[in-house]
Amino acid sequence: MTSFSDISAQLADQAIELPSWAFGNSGTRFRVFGQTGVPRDPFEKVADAAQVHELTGLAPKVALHIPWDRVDDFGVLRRHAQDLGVSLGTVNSNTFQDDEYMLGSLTHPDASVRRRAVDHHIDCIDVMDEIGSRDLKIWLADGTNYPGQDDLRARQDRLAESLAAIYARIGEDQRLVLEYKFFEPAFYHTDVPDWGTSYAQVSALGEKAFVCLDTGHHAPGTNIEFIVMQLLRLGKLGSFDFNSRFYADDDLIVGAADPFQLFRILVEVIRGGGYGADSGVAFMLDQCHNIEKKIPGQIRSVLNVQEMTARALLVDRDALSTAQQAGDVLGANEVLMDAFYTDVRPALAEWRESRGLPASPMKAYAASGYQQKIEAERVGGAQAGWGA
Ligand code: PSV
Ligand code: MN
Repeated sequence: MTSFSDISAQLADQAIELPSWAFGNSGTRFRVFGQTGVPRDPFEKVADAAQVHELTGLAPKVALHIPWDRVDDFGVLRRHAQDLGVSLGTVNSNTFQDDEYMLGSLTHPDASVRRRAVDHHIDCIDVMDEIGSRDLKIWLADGTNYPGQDDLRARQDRLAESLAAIYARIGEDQRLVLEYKFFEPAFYHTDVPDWGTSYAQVSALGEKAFVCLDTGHHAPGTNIEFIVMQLLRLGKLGSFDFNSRFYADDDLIVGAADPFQLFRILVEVIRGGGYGADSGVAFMLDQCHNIEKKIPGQIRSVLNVQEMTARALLVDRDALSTAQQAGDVLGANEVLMDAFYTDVRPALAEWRESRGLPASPMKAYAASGYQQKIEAERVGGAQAGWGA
């Protein structure tokens, strides 16, 4: 049986990137609820993200979204992050909010619109150069709503051409990660609907291009851990966008809807060498906190990932492979379930204290007064929100 002391050092490798947009107001197409104390600019978003890291030690990076997080001088934002003990991470492009992109961006039938979308990504890479970011993450809203609306094959070819133009500008130490999503906002077809399409596109680009797996972007019942295994096996899993879904792209707190699924995913991550600083797999959150407070929502999220990582690390690999080799179906299953049912929370609280972190980051945040402070101070100005 693997014990907690065996995995304690590995837990120190955990780093989860926070999305800047999680700290702004968000909602559904029915309503965006405003909360008090919400950041009014990228500096305040980074300050909130730094709170999560300060209390958990788990979240050293903040992912930006361009143009939402555009500032006059990215060097100043970079130093601001450093002063607060975090750094700026993945840059997310945005080709889903301009009128020109109604019929697509990198796949649009009109070459001038495609050029504009490519140029936007090149601007994003300029930002990456300024802030020292490694990953450009591309998620496209491209697709069609009606059969016959556009030529599926031609769109795929245009996508390949546009991606190649972006990839040509990716620096030596940078990477392009292409996210897939099986539907929405397009409903008949999506141009990058599944891991296979993303894999085919990034493989054609080269060694610095990878797939991004957003856990919310699959049909119900999809075996996501199988996809994780396969992408790791192929050396093309670049990053995760973690979140939870009950129905669609719900962007709820990771591990909230199906903790067992998160465990199974992390078991395959660890099995496939996707865990740890040198693995090349970035753990990110892609979430919105529509009705709960945002900072504790993010704290809860990174703790959920840590708890399931600890349980996945506890799997007795030797006992598992012995049982698998022997064809011991129930024995192998029991090894996995023993780890899953281990309550690691008390051991993690001690682990945190031994590193000078609060035993309960949730309680520490509630007691810190930070929420009251931002609610009192952040008055006036335009609150940041989804799309702003
Ligand atoms: C839209 O589905 C989305 O949630 C994608 O998952 C992106 O990663 C995210 O927005 C940010 O652009
Ligand atoms: Mn995502």
